[in-house]
This record gives sequence, structure tokens and C-alpha cells, in this order.
Amino acid sequence: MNPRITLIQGDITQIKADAIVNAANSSLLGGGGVDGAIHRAGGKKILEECIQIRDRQGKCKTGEAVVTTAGDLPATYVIHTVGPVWNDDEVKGKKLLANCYRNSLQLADSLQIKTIVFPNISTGIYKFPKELAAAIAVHEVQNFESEHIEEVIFVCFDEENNEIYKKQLKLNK
Ligand code: AR6
Repeated sequence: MNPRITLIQGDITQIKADAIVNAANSSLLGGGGVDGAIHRAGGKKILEECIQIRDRQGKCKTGEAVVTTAGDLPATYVIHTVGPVWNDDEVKGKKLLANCYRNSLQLADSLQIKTIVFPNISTGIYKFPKELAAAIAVHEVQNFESEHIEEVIFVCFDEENNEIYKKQLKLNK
């Protein structure tokens, strides 16, 4: 089935869902932006599990995804994925951002998750163009054949991304 898509503006750490996605970096040890917010609100359990993953499999490569529980957050799981830093290699950047969405969805589906929430991966500190990132995100979700995921929520923190997603999802009638 194709999951239903919902758009909301707000803070991902407040959302009760089976999984929220973190725009992490390859160290998995936290950072700024949404990553910092998730680790701050979720408490040290998330970082401890990230460290265990690092010990087991090393750094998380760009485009890949790993999962931890969600500590003190209302969600059940946090799926950590590493978006690409925007640079001159547009073709590679687009592919890697698409991989983030696909690999996160696949991981969620394998955990039999019903609801998953995505932030606007790479569009903050990693400077990926917002319009292009939204087009990739929506395309990957709309083309994902899920077994278990019933709803995908895009959460936009900033007004600009929210307007871009509205257009992208053709909600601006
Ligand atoms: N809830 C939802 N979205 C948020 C929140 C929040 N609480 N806070 C920020 N955003 P960014 P990146 C939005 O910079 O570009 C970190 O240091 C934000 O407005 O968090 O993938 C990592 O450790 C933007 O639209 O992630 C990496 O080093 C989106 O989340 C690096 O930043 C992504 O912005 C990753 O950079």
C-alpha cells in the first residue's frame, strides 16, 4: 500500500508516533538542529544506544539509517539517518537524500511501524536547497510500497519549508 501523507508545522520532539526520523551526522553522537533537539528532549538513553551502534558497526554512512528507542520522547523509536551536505555534486546529493528517505522507510517497515515522521533532512545546517529536498522527499514517500506503514507525517519547523511542502503536496488549492 501507499501510506497516507500528512503535513504539519512544529517540533518533531513533541510528536507521538511509532517513529520519528533524526537528521543526524555520521558520528551518531548528536549535534545541532533537529539532532540536538531530539537528543536534548530524549535524554541520554538515545545517545547510549547510538554509541552501542557505533561500537558494533562504526559510523553511519550518508544515506543510511539506524534505529534506537526514543528515550523520554513520546515516540517509540528514533530512526537516525545521515543526509548529504549540499555541494557541487548535485546528482550524488539527490541520490543520497533519496536514500535517506527510502532506507528510513524500509527500516520502519521492517519494524512493522505504522506511523513515521520526517523532518526536512539536510535543509538546515547541511544547506540542501529546500524546494529540491521537498520534491525528493515527497517522491520517495509517494513511491514507497509499504507493508505496514499507514501514515507518513512531514513535519516542517520553519514556515518556508511548510509552504514548499504545501505546494509540493498540492494542498494549496
Ligand atoms: N523539529 C523539527 N524540525 C526541526 C527541528 C525540530 N525540533 N529543529 C530543526 N528542524 P538540521 P541537516 C529542522 O540543521 O541540515 C546537526 O548538527 C530545520 O529547520 O537539523 O540535515 C546534525 O548533527 C531544518 O528544516 O539538519 C548534522 O551535523 C531541518 O530540521 C547536521 O546538523 C534539518 O535541519 C545535519 O544537518
